[in-house]
Amino acid sequence: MIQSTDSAVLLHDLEPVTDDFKAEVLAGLRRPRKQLPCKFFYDQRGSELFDQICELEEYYLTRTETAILFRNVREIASVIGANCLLIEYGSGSSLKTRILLDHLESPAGYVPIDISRAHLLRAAHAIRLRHPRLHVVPVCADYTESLTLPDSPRAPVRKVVFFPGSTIGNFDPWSARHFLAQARALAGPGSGLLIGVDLKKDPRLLHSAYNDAAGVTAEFNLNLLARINRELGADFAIDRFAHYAFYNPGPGRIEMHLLSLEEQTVHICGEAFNFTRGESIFTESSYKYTIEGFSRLAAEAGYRQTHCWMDAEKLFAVMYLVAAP
Ligand code: AVJ
Repeated sequence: MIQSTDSAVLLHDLEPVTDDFKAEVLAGLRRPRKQLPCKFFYDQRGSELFDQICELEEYYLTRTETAILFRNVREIASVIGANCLLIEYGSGSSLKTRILLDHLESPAGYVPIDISRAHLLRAAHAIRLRHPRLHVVPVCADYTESLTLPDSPRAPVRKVVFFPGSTIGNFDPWSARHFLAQARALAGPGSGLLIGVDLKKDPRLLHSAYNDAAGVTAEFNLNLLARINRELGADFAIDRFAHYAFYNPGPGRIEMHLLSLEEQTVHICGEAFNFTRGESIFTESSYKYTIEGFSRLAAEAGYRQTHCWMDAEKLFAVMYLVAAP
């Protein structure tokens, strides 16, 4: 369905099936090792808390990626080339998108893809105001599913997928590979991928990024239980759970858990869930890569890495990869 939202922005609504919060929460907590999907962090409160995390001194990711883009944007724009169609996985509300769009040479169009219709439309309108002559074609869809692009008004020289924020870190390696293969299928052979990847580093730095002194990350993690209380009428005693995040060097990931501080029973939609003292609910993985490790993974999905931009301390990388023919 194509819906006109103003004279210039046409929303392509692929009507993604929205998550069944209740079903997924119950299924996750029924498992022998309890888990909750990290995509559920981002309700209104969770999104506010995530914005606060991005401002924390300890959380180097956002400011480092933004600085890398800012410093290298001329070179990045020349690698991408003129007349590209920029496809962003996410709504494009960030400063990073702005930096990039401000420097691309006569882009053929900009296609933000997001599952949240409201975020997408808000961001598309903001971009429209800043770039009145840019063809902005928001697509409401679940970018983790296979999808097809709307026809672009002007044939691009190259399609480039932009996936900032180290969101790829939330995927297990096999799903990351699958996800990259899907991006390649969407944008086609010869297309580009500009992606932000958080790097392996001193585990103490990683540890403090996910265990900030002000306790914002703890509140972000615990908000998941508060959300289940709010939306499903559950009775989690939030103060009987603790945020627990650590770097696990084997798989190379930060793991976030919520630990039950005592033996307790929680009721959700008429179902009782028992917790032993110290039992965990696994809430998020955030994988960290080496340049070589990520390039290898991407190669398995049909991408060849051609450029890599980093900060001086090699905390974070913005990589450019080309989809093999
Ligand atoms: C949004 C996936 C990049 O993994 O660092 C921040 C989410 N979790 N603090 C990350 C998050 C805890 C974040 N990503």
